[in-house]
Amino acid sequence: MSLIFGQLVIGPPGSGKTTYCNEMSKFLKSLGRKVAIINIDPANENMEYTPEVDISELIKHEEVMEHFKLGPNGALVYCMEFLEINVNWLVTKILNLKDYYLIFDCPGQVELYTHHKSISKIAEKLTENLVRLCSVHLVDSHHCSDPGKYLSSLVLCTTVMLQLGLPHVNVMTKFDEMKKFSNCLAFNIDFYTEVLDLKYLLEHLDEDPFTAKYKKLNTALVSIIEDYSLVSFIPLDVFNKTLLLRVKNAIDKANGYIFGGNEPRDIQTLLACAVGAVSETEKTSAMDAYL
Ligand SMILES: Nc1nc2c(ncn2[C@@H]2O[C@H](COP(=O)(O)OP(=O)(O)O)[C@@H](O)[C@H]2O)c(=O)[nH]1
Ligand SMILES: [Mg+2]
Repeated sequence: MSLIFGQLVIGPPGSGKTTYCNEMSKFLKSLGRKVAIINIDPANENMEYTPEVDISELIKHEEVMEHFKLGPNGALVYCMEFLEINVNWLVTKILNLKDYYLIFDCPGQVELYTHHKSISKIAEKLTENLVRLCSVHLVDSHHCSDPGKYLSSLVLCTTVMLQLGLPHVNVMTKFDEMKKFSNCLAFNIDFYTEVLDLKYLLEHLDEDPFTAKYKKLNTALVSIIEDYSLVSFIPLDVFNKTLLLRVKNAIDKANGYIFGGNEPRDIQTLLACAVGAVSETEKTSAMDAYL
């Protein structure tokens, strides 16, 4: 059986997951890849694609809210726990998609990735001899407009990477919007995407009377982020093919698709990846690629 590869697309509500799944799927299909989208967000909105598998075939968010008298978040957590218990339903569906590259559109509630266990258990089950998954964490670039929000995004990314334990790529979405407010940002764009020296961020946090109150906490959080040194972002405007390609290449390297997928690829690309060389596209700074 050929290997199955895929992306687990996560990130806070509104960060652009569903839009990304649709555009990434179209982009990969245009490159000749056979793609299936699996929607595991029972309360998904703006689904412009038709998923090959949809959690609503298993459980319906609205019915859970009504039946158990739960609010939207409680019902979502229930649905994820239900999917965890019935993970074999998902496994069977995936076994029927053996020739496909899988994109999982996930719910956005942050607690599902920071401390609730269902998603990481589902991911664990899928990665057991079935799918080579890469988590793709989308973060809205508007968080860069505020040092406090940016710091919390960094903390979130670090926590999620440690919690899921999968090959991981962080993506900063809505880069087209970021361009519009780039003059109002405290630092240049590379500072945010490459997570450069965070002592400058601390200085900025001290200038704001609200965040200055938490000086010790901010210092401790920055020190944790710098100690792990795990977070950087690939910028993405989902309608820009150059940026989509950079995200795709990073994911293909992270989950090993570059070596194990079914697409023909030239030996130079393989060797470049094997030695960790940086391709011409990736050499371009975030801003260069965008302009
Ligand atoms: N300007 C811009 N808007 C985007 C981009 N990606 C997503 N959006 C918008 O962000 C909103 C939320 O997107 P959605 O995919 O539903 O987010 P989800 O809740 O994470 O699934 C929608 O209005 C999208 O059109 C992008 O790259 N640029
Ligand atoms: Mg969505």
